[in-house]
Amino acid sequence: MADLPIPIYTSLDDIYDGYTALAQAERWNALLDHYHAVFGQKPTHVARAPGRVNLIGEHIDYALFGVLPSAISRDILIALGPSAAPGGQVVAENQDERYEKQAFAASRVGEGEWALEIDRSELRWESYVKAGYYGVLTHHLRAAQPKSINMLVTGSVPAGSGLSSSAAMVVASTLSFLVMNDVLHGVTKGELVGLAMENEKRVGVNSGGMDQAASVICTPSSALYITFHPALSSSPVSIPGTHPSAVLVITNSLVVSDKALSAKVNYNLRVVETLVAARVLARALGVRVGDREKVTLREVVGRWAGEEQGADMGPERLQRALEQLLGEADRILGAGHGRDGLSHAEMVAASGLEEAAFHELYLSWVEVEATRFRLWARAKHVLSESLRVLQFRRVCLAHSSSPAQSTSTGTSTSTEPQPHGEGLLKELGRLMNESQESCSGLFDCSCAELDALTRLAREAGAYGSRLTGAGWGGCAVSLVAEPDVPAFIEKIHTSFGPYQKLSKKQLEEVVFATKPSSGAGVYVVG
Ligand code: NG1
Repeated sequence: MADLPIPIYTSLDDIYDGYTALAQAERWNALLDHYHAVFGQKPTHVARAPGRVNLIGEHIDYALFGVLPSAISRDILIALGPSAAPGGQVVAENQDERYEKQAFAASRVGEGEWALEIDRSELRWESYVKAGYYGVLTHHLRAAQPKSINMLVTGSVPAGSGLSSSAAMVVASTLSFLVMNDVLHGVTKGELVGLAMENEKRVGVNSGGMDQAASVICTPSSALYITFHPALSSSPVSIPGTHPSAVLVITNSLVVSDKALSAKVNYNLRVVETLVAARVLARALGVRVGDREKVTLREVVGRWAGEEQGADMGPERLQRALEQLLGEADRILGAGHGRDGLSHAEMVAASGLEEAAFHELYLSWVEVEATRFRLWARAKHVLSESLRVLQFRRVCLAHSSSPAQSTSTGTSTSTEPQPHGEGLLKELGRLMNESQESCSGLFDCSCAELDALTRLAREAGAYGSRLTGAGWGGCAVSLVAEPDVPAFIEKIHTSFGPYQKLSKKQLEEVVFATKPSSGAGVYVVG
């Protein structure tokens, strides 16, 4: 799937399902009219990138373990057209009045080199647009002169909510500059994911590739099992639709998680903790790791289990290896006062590196702040969460009517008995609940509101409920039987304190059922 070209659309029916397309037409027409009113001409294209909900597999993509997100119909749209201004001028307007109009251009600083300032000190909407632009300039316009462009942005993915508005924004902006500079042709979905990942890092977060891959590669009606090791690979996984069929309901905790601003104590710190945990574990297990290698937990599991270099040992073997390694992680990282976390000096000593080499490898590229580094808890979460993803996938595959067309990871051949009917939804729900517990207790990426919301969701009848995305605020996702959705939503409206002050319209924005949707593409305005 990663080898496919970026879809070019001429009809909304090809982007959304029939029912959603009808509801979306009004929004799209308003965007096109608004563009005309602002820039005095019709746009030529609209770049679209969806947000995503992650069903299970949190904070494991940057350890290179597989995840299971699905794209949602909420998306970022950028209406685009050429402008007569000279020298690659970009004028970017946002339909949301909170975001001011921006104009910028990049300057050439050498052969094939471009400079474009991106402010990383505060969260600015145009940084995501600029990040997309810079990536296209440096990869596709090294020699060519960029075109001048007018763009108008609109979005229905709530920001800072764990539904990947930032990745959707970067994917849509990257696509915009590719198409307007006539260099989209020949770019595959996999290449767009790589470019968008690199672009998003420029905004300050050392993210894994889940969001960009989900936003670009997902297809309607299934979730996507995405693996990153040894290379990006993906295969569709249908959520069981047998009796009763299940629906995903998103509930926003109303706590905005400013991931880029809190990165040094939250997201980026977790990236460092999980990387260092991988090295410490490898060292104790006698797994070979280069002195300057930022080895990941997925690579350590592979080497420890004898996986051939450059190969993927497949889900069954990986599952067995993870089960064993969890015990080893407890023994090695949980020894002494390991469960309470290590001081900086203790962590350096455990890594086996000299202070300077440690600093160079793990701290020179990222700013983090902590007094205790919780290597045991972080590794335990990552390993157990990766195991849950494999279990979740296996339950889905065993019951999907159409076998997954895996590109490289193989389908389940497990002979273990699998649950049936409602039993399997309960099993999926159980895995989601365990994931929430692990995110909250071991990875410290939940918050009081998300803990309450997921508990209330279970009390309201969800099979399972968990935070989705980076956490520290944002949304929860719950698995609910389709006939129960209205009653479930009603119960959540009345039981979650922060919803009490919201109007009916606001409630519709923060609590909604969702279906898997199609990935990013470019619409040609007729
Ligand atoms: P969100 O929730 O979109 O910020 C982030 C990372 C993902 C992944 C999740 C946690 C970015 C762009 N995305 O997602 O890669 O690590 O957290 O599972 O940073």
